[in-house]
Amino acid sequence: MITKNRQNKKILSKKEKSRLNSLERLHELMKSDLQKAAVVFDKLLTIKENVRKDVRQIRGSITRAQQSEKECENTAPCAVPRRIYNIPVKEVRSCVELVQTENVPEDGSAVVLRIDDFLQKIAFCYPDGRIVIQSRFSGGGMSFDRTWTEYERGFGDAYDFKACKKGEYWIGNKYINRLSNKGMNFGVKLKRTDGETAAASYADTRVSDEAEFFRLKLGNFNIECGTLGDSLRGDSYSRSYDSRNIAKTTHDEMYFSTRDNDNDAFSGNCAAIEKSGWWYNRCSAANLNAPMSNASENGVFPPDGINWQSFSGLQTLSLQETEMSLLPAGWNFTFC
Ligand SMILES: [Ca+2]
Repeated sequence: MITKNRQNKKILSKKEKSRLNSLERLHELMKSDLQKAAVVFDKLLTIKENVRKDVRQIRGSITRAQQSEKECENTAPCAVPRRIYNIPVKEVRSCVELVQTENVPEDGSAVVLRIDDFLQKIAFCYPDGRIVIQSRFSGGGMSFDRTWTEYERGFGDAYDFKACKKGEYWIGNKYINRLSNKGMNFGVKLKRTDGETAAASYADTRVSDEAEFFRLKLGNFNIECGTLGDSLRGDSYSRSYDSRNIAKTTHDEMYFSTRDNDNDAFSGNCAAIEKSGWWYNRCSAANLNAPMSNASENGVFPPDGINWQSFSGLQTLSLQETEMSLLPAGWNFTFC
């Protein structure tokens, strides 16, 4: 066609030739554009195919996620874990704030405790407004023979996601300090092997900060229920000891010790001997962090197992359940 046009140019006028040249240039340009468009079109086809593959993959992932969620629901009937990790768990400054805004069930509720903008922790609250700082029970299996750093940061789980109930845990000394630095009611609840329970509280109690080795400062002792004495002040370390020995076993004003950070009043290392972190003197009349030993102490020194001597006695088995908690002044514990 172009050849023919060239032949025809000879018989064309000047004006017609110029026009023909313009048309030929335009034709070349269009041809080039079409070739470019074809390349782009091919690329678009490739992109479209890739997008299809991506969509298929994403659909597969969603289906697998939905299947896992169903399996999870079947194995874990409680919704709490998802509530915790998918956020809508209640985030509160204190358990009192929780009970003022929510109906907390009698067996308690897990919360995200926001102490300040930088310090938060999953914790456990009861409807009387108390926050659990230590929880142990028979069969829990959690070791409380831990390092200084572990006791400082806390360990264990405030909530047992499989059993859907309070877990075994130590909230952490730095949290206990922050919660109690203005004075708090401090509660202990105990259960013996024979099923007997007892509870006590201390008014206006504080735990100082790490610079002072998380020193314990107890307020006035009150029996909440059951029969027990003030074993955090040495009662009743008898067994050939007299009342003068209370000075050696009270935990009031004692520093916190762990096996790797001995701040006790004993020449040896109470935390290593009693296999736990605690406010040791030389060494203890109560130790709720001791191993949950099921062997009888049989008067062996030092006492092995969780003890509160005015309740557990020296010759008994380890306590089977303990709980330590904090509650603001003006609020009452309902342990019993
Ligand atoms: Ca020592």
